[in-house]
Amino acid sequence: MQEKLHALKEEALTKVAQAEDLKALEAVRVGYLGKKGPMTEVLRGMGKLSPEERPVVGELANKVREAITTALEEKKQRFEADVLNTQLKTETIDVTLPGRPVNLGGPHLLTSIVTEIEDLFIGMGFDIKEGPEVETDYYNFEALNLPKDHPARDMQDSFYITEELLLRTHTSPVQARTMGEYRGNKPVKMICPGKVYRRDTDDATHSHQFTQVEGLYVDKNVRMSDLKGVLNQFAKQFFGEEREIRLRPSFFPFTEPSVEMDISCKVCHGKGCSVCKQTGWIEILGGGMVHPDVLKMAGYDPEIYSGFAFGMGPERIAMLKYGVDDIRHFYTNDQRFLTQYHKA
Ligand code: 2U9
Repeated sequence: MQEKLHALKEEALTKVAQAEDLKALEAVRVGYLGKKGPMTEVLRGMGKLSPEERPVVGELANKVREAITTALEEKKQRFEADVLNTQLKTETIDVTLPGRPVNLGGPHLLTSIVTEIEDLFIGMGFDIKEGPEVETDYYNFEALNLPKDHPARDMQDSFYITEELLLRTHTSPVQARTMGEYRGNKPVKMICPGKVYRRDTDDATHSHQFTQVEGLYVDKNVRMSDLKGVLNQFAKQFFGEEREIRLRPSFFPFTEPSVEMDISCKVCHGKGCSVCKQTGWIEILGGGMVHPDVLKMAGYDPEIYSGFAFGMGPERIAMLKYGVDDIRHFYTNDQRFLTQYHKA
């Protein structure tokens, strides 16, 4: 049996030396060390040996197995190194080739406009506040002096979720919530940018979801002239120093008196053209002095506190500033539109 083992070792080592690739090597391994191979057969036959012979043959069998395994492993490593070396020689990378262009992203025009508006108001001491897009009927309407029978509360005009919950139709509830939080004894100076929802049919100037930035300043002795000063500052910084503003009387349920603000047309400088519909002026936002009932509902005594509020649509403002002719461009994400406004 010992001779047989020696012969097996020599035979296997010769086959390992002759193997020309990994496949041949694996065949040698299975052939000699596999379950059906001669080594297994030898080990199985050990039971028939005398107790003196058994440990001697056992030790030799282990040595033979080890010698074959080591030879197989060494040769395998040599083959693998050869494969890697060939790969390294043939698969060279030309580092001088020009790179493929990468499309760089950038902020969406609407994001840039809202950020710009925020920065201007932060510069005038306003805080930025956010609130929920799913609102209660109370904060969206009731607290803003829009009583139950007001036409703006028509189920047909808003996305109602339940009788009491709806998608906010403006960002004003954020201001109502903030005033409520301050419990009527602390000034409020904030703007609230965010998404709002109305049941409108989408066209070039309407969208069922759009953006608003509203502002509120409540303190002792806040006057209409403060509103005019803040809005004039905003208009000149945003649209250009040469632009003039004017306020026209208007109506909103949450402000009294209410105004709408126009800026002078940059195309005709007030002479009248097709952009300003021959008026020389373009409407950009609405505002007014906070209605005493709105102050009262939020816990502010209108005899002590007064405030101004305003609201604007960043899409409309961006359309005017950049000559965008369709509000849907903001939401359809056509790269040809969006990339025009990426800063270099
Ligand atoms: C509180 C009190 C008063 C917010 C105001 C406007 C006037 C306004 C529109 C402009 C175009 C919205 O984007 S738009 O459709 N907004 O004209 N918004 S006053 O007044 C408030 C808000 C909150 C507590």
